Amino acid sequence: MKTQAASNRLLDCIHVPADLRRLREDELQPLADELRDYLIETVARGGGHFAAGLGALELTVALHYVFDTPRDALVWDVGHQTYPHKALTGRRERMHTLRKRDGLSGFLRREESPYDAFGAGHSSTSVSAALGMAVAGRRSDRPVRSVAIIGDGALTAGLPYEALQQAGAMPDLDLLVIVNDNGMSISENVGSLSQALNRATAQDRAGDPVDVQDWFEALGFEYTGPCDGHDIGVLVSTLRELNQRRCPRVLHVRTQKGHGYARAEAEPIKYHGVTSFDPQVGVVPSANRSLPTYTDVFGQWLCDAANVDARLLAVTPAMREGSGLVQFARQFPDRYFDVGIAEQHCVTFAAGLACRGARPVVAIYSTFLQRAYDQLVHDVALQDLPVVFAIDRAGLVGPDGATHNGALDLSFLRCVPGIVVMAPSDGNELRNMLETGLLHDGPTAVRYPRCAIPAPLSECPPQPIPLGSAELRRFGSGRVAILAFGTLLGNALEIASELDATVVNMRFVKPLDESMVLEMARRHDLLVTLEENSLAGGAGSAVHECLMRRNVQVPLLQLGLPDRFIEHGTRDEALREAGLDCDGIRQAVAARLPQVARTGARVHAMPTTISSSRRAGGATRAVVAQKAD
Ligand SMILES: Cc1ncc(C[n+]2csc(CCOP(=O)(O)OP(=O)(O)O)c2C)c(N)n1
Repeated sequence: MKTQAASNRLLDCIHVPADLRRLREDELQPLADELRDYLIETVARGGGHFAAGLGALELTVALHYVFDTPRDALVWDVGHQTYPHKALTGRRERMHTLRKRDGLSGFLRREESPYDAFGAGHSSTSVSAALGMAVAGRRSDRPVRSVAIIGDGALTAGLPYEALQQAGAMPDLDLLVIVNDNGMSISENVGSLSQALNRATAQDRAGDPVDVQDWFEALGFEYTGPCDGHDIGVLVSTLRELNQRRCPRVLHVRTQKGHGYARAEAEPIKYHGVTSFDPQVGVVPSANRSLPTYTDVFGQWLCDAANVDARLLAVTPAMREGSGLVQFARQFPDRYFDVGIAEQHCVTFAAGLACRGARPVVAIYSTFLQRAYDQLVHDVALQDLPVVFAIDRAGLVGPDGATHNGALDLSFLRCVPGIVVMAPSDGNELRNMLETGLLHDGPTAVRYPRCAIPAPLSECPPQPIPLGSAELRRFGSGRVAILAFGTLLGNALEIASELDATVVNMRFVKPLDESMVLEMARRHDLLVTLEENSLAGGAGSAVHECLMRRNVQVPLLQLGLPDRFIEHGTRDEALREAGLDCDGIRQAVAARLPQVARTGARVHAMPTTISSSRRAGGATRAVVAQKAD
């Protein structure tokens, strides 16, 4: 690796891929070398997805060399491997802004560049999208080529098969699917197709990639490969040859994740996504974080609970590291299931486990659960099966941006009959809610954000929480009651003293503690709901529906995520943009309060029994219900 000071003789001449296409073929590898050094420097400085882009680098150069981009559509899957593509398509000057507020997206955006043929961030969409483009292109008088580039990890999802089998029945369709096979998902890839791809590579050395070839051919695709994805000469000639044909075809390319940076080659999991590091030293463990993340707390709870409850099994759709399951997988290998990037299957598989007495915990990101909605409704909830959904990355995620925000789960879960939906406000409560879920004879969901817990964990073992019970955290003598759902409770408490507001930790979005809501309505001039979820259909809507149903007229200010996608930046920036930081909440309440009539009828003294129930850590529901009328 050379230093940044060394000149980028070739790279500096490439402003758009047309410049690249003017190079001689023997200049392509030197260009790739410059690009690799440039990316190592840039990503090490700013953080982001690291190893996948290095693995796809020669392939990227070859594709832009052979295809007439952006006229021909390169449809990359996921988009985390497209940093080389971004750097070659007019965005090199802005690479230092990747994943930062107002900067380049870490994934693919059609509005960012005409070279991003299809927006992505979630995996396994490329074959369907490229197929759609190929079919639409056939109907126009200027046909263009469509190329899907999909990783072996992304190929573990069901969606690509649906596309392959549709495309395979169109023998004269000009569609190229490139399988970028590096043997890795974020962790080691799983499943029988992955094994077959591996065998093909192993056999190729002996000369016969028989099973995958048969497999793709059975689906109606011509198969070529495996070919060395780091040999640009081979890639260019193979792609040119394939362009002579007009049929659905697969090119199987073997690559190495992290290629060209030895530490990433050796530890591709660690280098999948990185925060900034010194490329001469490599990634070093971050300085001691003072508090664990919600993810850490979940992972530890899972191990502890599994030690006590032999029914507990853990399921992940290819997110062992991100979901905090590394320790569990090590400690309980027979009770750990990585099903691949297959969220739909993951949920129905868990439903099957639950049918036979197991207590499956599905560890899944909020944004990826969107993929498995019907499975959650039809396979789990409708059959009232005891599956615990541990929903990580709920709310705003920060640098991964709009594709990864968990902005919708409260809305789409709340309308499902029978499911219990919980939102913890700290680490102890997360454990208590998971415990509640594990002991409940029906589906439960606990949603928690991507951040550190706000206070150290207590020594007490986790305790289940009575279903639908809120917790009064502060009784103020002011006019406002804040009903907080989840982690924004901290912000509510912070501003409460200035307003002398009452603050309730609602804990359950479903069942809602209606007695508490009604009691708060009776005692205050303004109710404020606070949630890190879309306002449309979220927890505030639940409160609103409750008040309407009971014919209670009280001003209600619903604070949560607006009806638009929130872009990348830090999590704090995103919260500020949504008006959910302390200042934003303060301003929204201050703007609303003068419009709200003072109601003499409101009762301001709070019964002491409610506060004492908080001290006991128990439910307030029964106590408040008695006092409400
Ligand atoms: C639907 C969905 N689930 C999970 C993820 C998280 N994710 C991002 S990249 C990745 C691994 C992809 O593996 P592969 O396609 O082989 O690409 P590689 O990183 O190996 O180049 C995963 C699981 C995602 N982006 N989308």
